[in-house]
This record gives sequence, structure tokens and C-alpha cells, in this order.
Amino acid sequence: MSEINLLESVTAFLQRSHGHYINGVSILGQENETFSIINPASGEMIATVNQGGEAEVDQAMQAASAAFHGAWAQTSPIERGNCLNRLADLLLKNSEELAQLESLCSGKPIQLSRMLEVGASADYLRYFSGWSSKITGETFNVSLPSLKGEKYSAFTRREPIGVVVGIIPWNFSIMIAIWKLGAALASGCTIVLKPSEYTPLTILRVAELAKEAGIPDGVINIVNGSGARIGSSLISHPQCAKVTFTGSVATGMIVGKSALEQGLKRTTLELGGKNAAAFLPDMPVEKIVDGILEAGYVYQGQICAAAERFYIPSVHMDAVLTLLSERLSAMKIGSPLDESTEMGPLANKAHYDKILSMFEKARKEGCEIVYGGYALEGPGFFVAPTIVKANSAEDTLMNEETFGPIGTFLSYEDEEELISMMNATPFGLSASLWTNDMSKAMRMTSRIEAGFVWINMHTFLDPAVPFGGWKSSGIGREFGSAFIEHYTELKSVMVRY
Ligand code: TXE
Repeated sequence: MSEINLLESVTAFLQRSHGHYINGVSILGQENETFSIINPASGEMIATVNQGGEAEVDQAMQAASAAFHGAWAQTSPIERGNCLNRLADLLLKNSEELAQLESLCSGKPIQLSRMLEVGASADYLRYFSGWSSKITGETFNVSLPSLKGEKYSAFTRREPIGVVVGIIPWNFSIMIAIWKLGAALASGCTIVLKPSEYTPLTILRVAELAKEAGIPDGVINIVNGSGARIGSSLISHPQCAKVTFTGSVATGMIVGKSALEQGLKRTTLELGGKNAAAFLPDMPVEKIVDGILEAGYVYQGQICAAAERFYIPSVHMDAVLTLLSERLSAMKIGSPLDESTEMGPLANKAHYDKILSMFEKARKEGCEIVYGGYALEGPGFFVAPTIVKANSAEDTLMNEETFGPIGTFLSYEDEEELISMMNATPFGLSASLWTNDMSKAMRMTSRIEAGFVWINMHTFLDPAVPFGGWKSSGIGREFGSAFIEHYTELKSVMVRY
């Protein structure tokens, strides 16, 4: 099969001058500096974007604050939900344009862009739309003395926290932005988004659709630029009440520290990890391999919840790695714009270099590279999907997040050893157990230190189910009703009558 034809609207959008989206208007900003957007499948520049500075940060934060106290505060909860629903409709109506743009910028295979970046984003918006009218407090019986017959009552209100700064990574530039935006807007907050400098384009188009959906100006703003240049200005801005961040642990720590130091600003940090997938001995080899492919290799492994440490019963190890090598060698690697592509390039050059250095590290430490471990010839940032057999739990690839298509494998003998190896990490975002013995899986689940545990599946998220990390993998939860606590402040009101 060959590449799909790019829509005219995609080509036209790429040719525009890009900058920021503030108070309902696309602007270029005051800085002269631009940065390039590189198509990771070709290594070629496809657009440029103006770098933001203090002026754009201030303009966006002021616009978000004015909308928070003005138009958005005057929009009823039901109408806020209607706005999110109309935006979902428009995402679907413009689905192909958004998916093509995203695949060009991120290297995501087009089918995944359609399904996750657009389809799932619309579902998340619809889920959050329902919550906008269901955010409630509690009432209380008060035990204060009544000397002259006076009575008391008390209740709590959940009030929107204010202007939220959303810092977005490059792996799901629409969907993760929608997670933050949906939660903020449903709660009555307004938002300033800072996309990744690698993938800043598609969300600019989404902001235009938000205006078409009737979301008032200033409710959604976007400032583009490098994190190092504008990250701290956004966090320290007096109008910033909360920061919601998804990205690496290292940057998440900087963001969290800075938010605390800048006046105990609230944070939701969804960080990386070194997620484990464990297969119990009752699983047949074929099923184990299907599970590994689902858990570790979708979208080149560039999913924060994906598994990178694979624990296999020693009796199955050789057969599993042989079959997995066969399946990886049959995988169709190629253009993200080819509908039959199963694996595209890594998302950017810096990440590609990091993955190549991880291959080297594995070799230096004497790990066996069972399959892959090299860059593919030709243009673009392509690498082979890779299988590494670790020597021990101490190997770098059993401990450091690669965020790439590298599964690292270790065998185990018994359940106790397995649980202790799974938990021996400073991270705790997700884990999976694969077995037909449900009672064993349920007993083991309660001992796993992770914010999300799957049984016989991995990586799938649903807007109704809270998502977030234990330990160094984060603070706070997205989705479910759990998000409400993180986007509202609790106010207690007591009345004497
Ligand atoms: O991520 P960062 P990068 C991992 C992955 C990758 C590595 C680096 O292994 O190779 O991180 O990728 C903004 N203040 N993950 O550099 O730094 C930045 O501009 C405020 C895992 O892209 O975490 C971007 O918008 N913001 C991960 C966002 O933070 C700052 C997803 C994320 O960038 C900032 C992505 C600062 N000082 C990468 N510095 C996951 N697990 O989900 C940067 N940023």
C-alpha cells in the first residue's frame, strides 16, 4: 500500500506562519526567533513556529484570567459541557486534517492518529462535558453549642481553582492537551497550554475549532516555545493557580519544585516510569508474545504507560524470544502516512539519539541484543524494534526509561521473586499481570506498587478510570471523578441562623 494523499487543508495549514493562540486570535508574537518543525519520517522541515517570550506569556495569562472571572464564570455548567461536546463534534468533523497534521509532526502511524489523537480525544471531551454539571459539595451537621436557640448548618463548595497552565509532551499532542483542557474547562477553570516544541502545530488548529465551538475567547490559550525559555515564566506568573504537566520525570521534578516555590501552586504531574509486564507460567507462548507486542511496541514504545520491563517464567524465555523476534521482523516499518504501517519513526532527533545511546549502553553492559538494536538506513529517525535480554535487575535498561521500542527481558523462578523485582524501582505508573488464574492475579494486584494495574491487557486507558502514578511517577490523577479534586479548591461555608 502507498501513502495517503495529504488534504489541501493540511498543506495550506503547514504553509501558514505559526506562533501562538491568545484570546481567540492566532498571533505571531513579538520575538523574532523561530524554531523548526521536522517531519521525523523524512528529517525535513515542514513548518516554522515563532518562539514565545515574556510578552506572550503575560498576554495569555491575562486573557485566561479575564475569561476566568468574566465570560467563563458566567457560562452555566450545562453550557460549559455543551461547549466541550461541540468541540468533540468539530474534532470528528475535521478528523482527517488533524490526524494527518499529527502524523506529519510526530511520526505516529495515521491509523493511530485517527483512533487516539482524534477519536479518543472526542470521547474524553464528551466524558468531561458530563462532569461540568455534576461537581458538588457536601452538607454537614454542626455540633456547636446553641445557647439562645440558634442553629447552624455547614456545607462545602468546590470552586474552580483559576488559571491552569498545561505543559504537554510530544507523544500525544492533541489527546494529552485535551485531557488537561477538558478537566480544566469542565471544572470552570481556564487554561494556557504550552505544547512541546516538537509538536506544537495541531493544537493550534484545535484552538481555532474551539472558537468555532463557541468557547469564549481567552478560555483556551496557547503559547509556543521551548520549556527552558518560557516554562518558568508560565509557572511563576501571578495568575497561574495550578500547573498540570505530562512528561519526563526529570522535567516533572523541576516543574513541581518551581510550582511549590512560587507560592505552593497546585500541581498534577503525570510522569514516566519503568513499567513492568509479568507473565505467569500458565500463559502459552503465543499469548505471551501477543501481550508483549500490545504492552511494549505500540507507537514505537513512546507511551508513558507502556511496559519496558518484561518478566517471563524461565521455562518459557527462549521460546518467547524466538517467536517475538519472528513477529518483530515481520512488522511493517515505514511511512506514518501509509495505512498499513505498523511502526513509524521515533518522534524527534533528540529522542532518536537517546535510543541509539541506549542500544550502546546495553551492549557495553554485556546484555544480549536478541533482535534489533540498530538504526534503519535511509532518511528519518527510524530504528529497529529491539529485544534486549538483561543479565540482571541492575542493568541500565531494567532501570531507566527508554521511551522507545525496546523491550528488556528477565526471567524469574517464583512469585515472590517476581513481585519483589516488579516493585524494585523508584517509579510506579503502571504494571500488568498476564494469567488465566484470576484469583492469583487479584492477590498479586494488591501487592504491586503502581497507580494502574492491568490484568491480561496493557496500556488501554478509559476516561472513567483514574490514571496517575505512585512514587516518582507523579502526583494527582486524571479522569474519573478523581480529577475534580485537582482542578477545584474546597471551600467550607458555615451559617448561624
Ligand atoms: O520531555 P520533557 P522531552 C521522556 C522521553 C524523552 C525525554 C525527553 O524519554 O526522550 O523524556 O523528552 C516542557 N519548565 N518523555 O525533552 O522535558 C517541554 O517543552 C517547564 C517521557 O520532550 O519532559 C515539553 O512541553 N516546562 C514522557 C514538556 O515539558 C518544561 C513524555 C515535556 O518535556 C521545562 C515525553 C521547564 N524547565 C518525554 N523543560 C512521558 N513519560 O509521558 C521542558 N519543558
